[in-house]
Amino acid sequence: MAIINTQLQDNIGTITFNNPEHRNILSSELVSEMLQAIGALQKGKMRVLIIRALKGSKVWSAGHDVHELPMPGRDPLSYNDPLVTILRSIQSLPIPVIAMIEGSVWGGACDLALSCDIQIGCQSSAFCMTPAKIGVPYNVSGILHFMNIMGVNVAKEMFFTAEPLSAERAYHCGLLNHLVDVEQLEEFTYTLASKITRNSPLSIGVIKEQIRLLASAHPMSPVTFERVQGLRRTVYDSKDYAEGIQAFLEKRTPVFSGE
Ligand code: YZS
Repeated sequence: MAIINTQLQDNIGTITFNNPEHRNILSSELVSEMLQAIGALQKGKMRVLIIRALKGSKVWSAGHDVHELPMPGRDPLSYNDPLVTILRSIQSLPIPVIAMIEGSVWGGACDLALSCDIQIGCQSSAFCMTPAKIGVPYNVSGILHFMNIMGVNVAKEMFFTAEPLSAERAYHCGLLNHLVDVEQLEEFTYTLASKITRNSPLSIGVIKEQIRLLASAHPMSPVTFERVQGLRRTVYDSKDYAEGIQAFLEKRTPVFSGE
């Protein structure tokens, strides 16, 4: 059974997560299917892409497949990691991508939702950033992404507490463009998408790329970059990182030693 469903109608593409049993985890298999679907939809004159879960989902996506996180000693969010790959693909896609969010959003799935250009949620759209819960050193582009969208203070609170941000708080902090009643979510999203398809795709594509380039224009000296990578390595080499993954797999609360 396909773990995503794909549809193209009136220049609006839709990718629907279809792995509710495993809470739509962003496994390498799902990411590979998404990348293939995006390529195929682009050939069909898609002007807007909507990414969503099945109607009635309690979880939009549970984020990175923890079973696929490497054991200590390897960067868990390196440039070629499947999650990081799909984030870049969406951010550089020359058409608007709308995250239609019903259900809770976890870890890397928050980055996926926020990598989309517009986020439309409902009462169940909670967001939870989980690196500190698992002992993962989040990556530089991901952290910059959160800082740009919600500001430093809210980003720190999300990363430090690893507690869910409610839909109302997410809307208030700028993680959601729109917060609508779940019964109106689909119609509201597709109506907005339809308006975009009537505008100039060339102008929209260039404006999206200009914003991406400006938002990521943060000069970082080689020494600073190497310092960041060294800091991140102390985390993914740590006992805490191993404990975080082991605790998740054993379905128990992790006990972090700070080593
Ligand atoms: O045990 P079975 O085989 O039935 O599978 C269970 C879960 O193990 C599985 N599952 C996952 N498998 C791998 N990776 C995941 N992230 C993951 N999440 C869930 O799905 C089956 C159903 O899970 P339940 O826990 O029984 O479902 P439920 O009681 O409805 O709870 C749903 C949530 C989403 C609340 C719960 O599954 C949960 O807390 N999952 C972990 C969410 C999470 O921490 N995700 C962040 C993963 N890390 C990242 O994305 C980044 C690396 S980072 O951490 O840096 O942000």
